[in-house]
Amino acid sequence: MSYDEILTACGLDVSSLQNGARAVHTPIDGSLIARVDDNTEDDVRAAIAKSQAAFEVWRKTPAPVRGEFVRILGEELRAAKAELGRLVTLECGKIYQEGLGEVQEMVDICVFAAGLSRQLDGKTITSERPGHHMRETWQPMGPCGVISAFNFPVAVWSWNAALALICGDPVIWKPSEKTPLTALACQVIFDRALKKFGEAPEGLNQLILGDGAIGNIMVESKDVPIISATGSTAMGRIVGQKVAARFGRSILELGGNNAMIVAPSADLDMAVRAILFSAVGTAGQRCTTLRRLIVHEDVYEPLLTSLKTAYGSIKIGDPLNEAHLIGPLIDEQAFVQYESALKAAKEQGGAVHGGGRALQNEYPQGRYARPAIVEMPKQTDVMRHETFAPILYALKYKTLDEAIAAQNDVPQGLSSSIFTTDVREAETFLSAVGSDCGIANVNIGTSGAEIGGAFGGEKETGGGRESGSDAWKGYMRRMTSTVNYSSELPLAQDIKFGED
Ligand code: UN1
Repeated sequence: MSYDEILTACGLDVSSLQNGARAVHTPIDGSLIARVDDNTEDDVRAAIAKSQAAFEVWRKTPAPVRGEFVRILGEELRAAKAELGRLVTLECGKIYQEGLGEVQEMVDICVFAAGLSRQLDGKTITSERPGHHMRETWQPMGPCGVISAFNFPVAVWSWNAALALICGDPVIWKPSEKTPLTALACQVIFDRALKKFGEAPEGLNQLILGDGAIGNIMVESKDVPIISATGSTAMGRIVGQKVAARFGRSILELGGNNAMIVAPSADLDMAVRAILFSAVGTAGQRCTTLRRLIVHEDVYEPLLTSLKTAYGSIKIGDPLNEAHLIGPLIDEQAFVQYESALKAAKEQGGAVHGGGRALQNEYPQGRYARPAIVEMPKQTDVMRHETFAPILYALKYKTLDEAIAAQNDVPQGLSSSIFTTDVREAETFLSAVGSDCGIANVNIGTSGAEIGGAFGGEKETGGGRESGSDAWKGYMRRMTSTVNYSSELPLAQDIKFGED
């Protein structure tokens, strides 16, 4: 399939994508695949107004009816899985299997949200006053702004959109400026689902394209009560503060710096496979990518030996070709950061295995990075930063306490894992004195979380939770109601106020 055919298969009109001011290149070979126009500030303001108008209608639509729309959206996504998955690969460079996986996550969250639309339940609470009862209900909040990153160009939107929509909140989506085409394709699918659904307000999901300045308008707007932002900690720090300044609600999913502890009792074959997927999958560009490996000294040598062999046989190349497991980095800047992290690691005492640029002759404009394992003498500064590239730092440990301390001794707190068959170690890792991350796994890697759990992390990862469990509560406002069905007016705390 030609690149144009991939775009066309997603319902995009290639002829209308020739003249925009923003050039979109595929990381596969750096070629120009489209030109899109950024939105203007006025467009964003109009989108916010439209979203507010949509909210007036959507909040009155019963939640299960909203869920029915999300169910149809899921069906449309399922039908478009191959096409959209391919476009994800073309635009962000992840291998096709992972492109498909990303669309599957979208289908999954729609199924989850559709069911949830009948369970947006609150508590009933006993009252201290006779003839009273209390209850908690969850109400729609208003427009939800979604800022998403290039590495999961469509799934992260769907996690937010599926929940926001069943909760009664219209969505305004600013995708990464690096991946506008997949967003446009999602809007096509969304509109198709709306047609099948029937009557719905206009502007339930609106796209705004552009850079941070465009996103900033909704970040600063009090008419967008929720901002869900995925991306770097630097971005989240700004967004979080601005949203807090206007008492808005932010859901932040920022950088990770994920570690795996490999204990002496671990099944090493399983560990190697998990490490490989977690560390080199998506060319190291997931926020859940495994970046630090903390290995017990007794199994360090055999594990590292197997790992180096596995790294040696992994195929790098065109991510549309299913023989390849590693595609390109997103752009030149990412490659520069990859190189400078490796340089810093060396300066800080690391022994680098692998690394360097691959396929330079075949793809002079592509940035293919060979995955690297860096054996570190101790946890140094470079290991405390998230570099979005396939670099895995390895450390030795003696005691579990020491390993857990190293795992937690970074500013980020997204995902973590332990490989062990010792139940004491596993449970310690999952206890109050264990991992300090939002996600802590046993005998699986750090990446590839299912949508059914709440996704997100602590510390500089931002504290937000998305997708499963009760993450939906982040898109609604909690209302506590006390109803007096008696003919008296007793006050709480038994206060007497002007009574005899
Ligand atoms: C991200 O990288 O922003 O757990 C999200 C995972 C995926 C989501 C990653 N389900 O790796």
